[in-house]
Amino acid sequence: MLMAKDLAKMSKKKKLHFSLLDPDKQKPDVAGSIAKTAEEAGSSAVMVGGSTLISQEQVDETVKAIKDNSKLPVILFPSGAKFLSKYADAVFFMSLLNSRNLGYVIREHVKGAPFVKYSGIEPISMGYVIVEPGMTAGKVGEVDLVKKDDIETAVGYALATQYLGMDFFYLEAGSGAPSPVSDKMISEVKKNIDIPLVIGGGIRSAKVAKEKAKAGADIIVTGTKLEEEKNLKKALSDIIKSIEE
Ligand code: 1GP
Repeated sequence: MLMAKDLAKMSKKKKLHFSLLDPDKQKPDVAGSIAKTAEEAGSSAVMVGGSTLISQEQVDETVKAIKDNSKLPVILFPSGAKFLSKYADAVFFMSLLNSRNLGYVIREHVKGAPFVKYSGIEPISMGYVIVEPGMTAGKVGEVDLVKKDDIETAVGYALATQYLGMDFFYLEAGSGAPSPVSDKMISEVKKNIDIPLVIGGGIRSAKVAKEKAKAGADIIVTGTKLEEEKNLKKALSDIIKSIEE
């Protein structure tokens, strides 16, 4: 249904928005209804994952509810091999490049790879790097955070991701970050790579989303906003419209 190449191609034509749902943050039926609203608002995919998951069942139930309520592709955003689901369409086969723990860099991937092969979900390779403040993902992921203003290191990671042959580069400040990755860091990274640049963490308004897209983000991820917003359809539509402008 969904090919990494198609997504990359789409993101070259227009800026995309992905909705991140953490199975630990709401019941599956609520995740299903959020996904439906995200689809109506124009989001392009739902990412499912989080740093505090307990069971695969939790992921399965959330993915199933999303699939029952929307036609959006579901891409897993796993924190480990245990949190894969055969009901998803794809998985960000991502390496947390600035983790000190080899599990998040490659060892969990070795454990999860056979599941990916036999379940038929599509692996989409991605370099994943966390910038200050990093929040829970930074702590759980045992990350040597990239300093907010260390653009050289961020560009180095982005180039290394591309040279390693990965298809996407995800730079994020951590879910719920008080401030997102800076415009300057985004624009310098974007200038240096050809693969799509995904930006997330702390993006909660159309104004900020637009700023990040203008700076060079090809794909904007929002998570917390989906859990908090009362008038989600309008808020998300505004974000999506603002990045497409
Ligand atoms: C987490 O960047 C995402 O990987 C989402 O962050 O929850 O702050 O939108 P927010």
